[in-house]
Amino acid sequence: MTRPWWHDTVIYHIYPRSFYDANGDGYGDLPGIIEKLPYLRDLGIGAIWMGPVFSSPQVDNGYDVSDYRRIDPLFGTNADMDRLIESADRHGIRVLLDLVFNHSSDRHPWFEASRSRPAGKYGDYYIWRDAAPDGSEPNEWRSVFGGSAWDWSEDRHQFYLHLFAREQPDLNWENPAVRAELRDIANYWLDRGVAGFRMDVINFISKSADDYIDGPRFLEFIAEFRAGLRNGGEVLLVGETPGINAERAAAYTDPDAGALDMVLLFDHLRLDHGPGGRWDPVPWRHEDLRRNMEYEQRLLKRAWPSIYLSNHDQPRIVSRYGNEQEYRYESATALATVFYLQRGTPILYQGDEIAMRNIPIEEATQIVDIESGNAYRELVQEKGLSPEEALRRVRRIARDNGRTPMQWSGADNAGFTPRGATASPWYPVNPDYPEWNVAAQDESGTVRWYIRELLALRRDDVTLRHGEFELVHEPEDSPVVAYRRRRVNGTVLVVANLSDGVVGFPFTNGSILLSNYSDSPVESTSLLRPWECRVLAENLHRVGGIHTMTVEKT
Ligand code: ISL
Repeated sequence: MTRPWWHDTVIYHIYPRSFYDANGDGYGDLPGIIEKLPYLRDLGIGAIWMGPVFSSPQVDNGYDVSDYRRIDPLFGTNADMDRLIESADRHGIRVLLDLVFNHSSDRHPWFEASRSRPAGKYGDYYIWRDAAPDGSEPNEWRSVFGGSAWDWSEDRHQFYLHLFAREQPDLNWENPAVRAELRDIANYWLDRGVAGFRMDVINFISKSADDYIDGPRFLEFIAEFRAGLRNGGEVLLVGETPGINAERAAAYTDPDAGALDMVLLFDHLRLDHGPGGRWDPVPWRHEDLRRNMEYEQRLLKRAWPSIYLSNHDQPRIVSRYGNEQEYRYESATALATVFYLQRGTPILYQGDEIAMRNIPIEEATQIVDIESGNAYRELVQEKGLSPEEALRRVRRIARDNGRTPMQWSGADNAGFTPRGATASPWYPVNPDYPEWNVAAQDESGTVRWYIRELLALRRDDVTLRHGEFELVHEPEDSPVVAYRRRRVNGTVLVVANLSDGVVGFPFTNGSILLSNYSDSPVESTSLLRPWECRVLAENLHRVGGIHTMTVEKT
């Protein structure tokens, strides 16, 4: 059976403005990504997904695009993108772009024309509605970033829809001309050599009356979009789909639907949501994580899951689900192990390979992200929380946490800007960089070293890539997350104690392929130390230490 290439690879998610600044202006850029390709290759990465780098007023850090065919000068030029694609190819790395097609910037010429000439060609490119008889918004829909989802245009004397910021008007996918434009843009980049796309909030494109996302025409729109792509069958389409469950994900990624190849689900990032939702964090429960893993893996059996721990919209995972103080190495590696060895394609967010953690946010002025800033104001102004309490809630979850510059070394600005650069990074580097950086993690016992081992193990082991997933059931209050990956002639057991305590686990015979404790016994034993994880080969004829397991070729 020939498998699509992404079943056997690991994707690295780059947040361009914070990855590496080659020209010293304080913003990461495309030449910076080119410089770091050898680093990514060494880590074991087969593809990169870059956040949006297209022309943009940067109201939402590039998720507001004003020209989909041009690279924003902040990041470089179109020629830099060509060089990046070519250079990545030489390193065996595919390039995925982030298409923000649910909405554009309000400065996109389409929107400007739509607003000023309702009867013209672009009049119907966005979602315009008359005011209600009393002059108010057409309905109650709320923006994800707070407030009404409708904004009044004095020019057109109508409201337009924006499910995100008012500077991000929603495109009207019901209009076939819009769909044709978007398809042409995708083909423009495919012709330049990209391998696929991450599609931003793609389940929002078809509006429904009740929930206003995940509307009835979603699958039709995406299948049509794919059918219009050059080499459509080989292009990887990863849909970002906030708010859907695995059941719907299975429909969206069903191999027969000809729609998406994978989706990005969010339930594993809701384990710490309290009664007040995202901005009301509570401790997470292991049982919820186990159930969610089992549920998603079961529902996506026919399809193919993506596996990720964090992204640019989330706080850092080691601060969130791990222990960033006493067990930073152990918890970062245990979480990576238990997530990335599931069935699916791992998508590793930049900085997680060195266990980057949240920043100390002492004051509200440190929050620059539009969503987190709005949330803070809403908690104070509308929910009546004290500024201290609002900050306490927002600080742990703020998107800013995941967006600080990559920590390359102990040099000034964490080596994010080149030596001698006078501009400071667009966002201050995390003060822990002198100790926690790429250069410092070049030996056994460091997170980066371990992640490289982990990815190599997955790459070399067909059971870990293609084997079936089977959760090991644990008592409800157990902090252990364990599962088996199974194929005809082999089983691999993945076990992690995701807590600060010591817990028992009933191992059977097996031999250790990987562990985050250097002295994990080769013979099985029943105790797991704080955040200890082990990967064991079971039922194999000949097994040894790390990477000596018999590997079956596909
Ligand atoms: O619900 C969230 C996190 O749990 C949101 O942050 C959600 O993921 C996000 O609003 C949707 O994300 C994408 O589209 C946005 C953009 O701001 C994000 O950066 C992007 O990833 C609008 O384009």
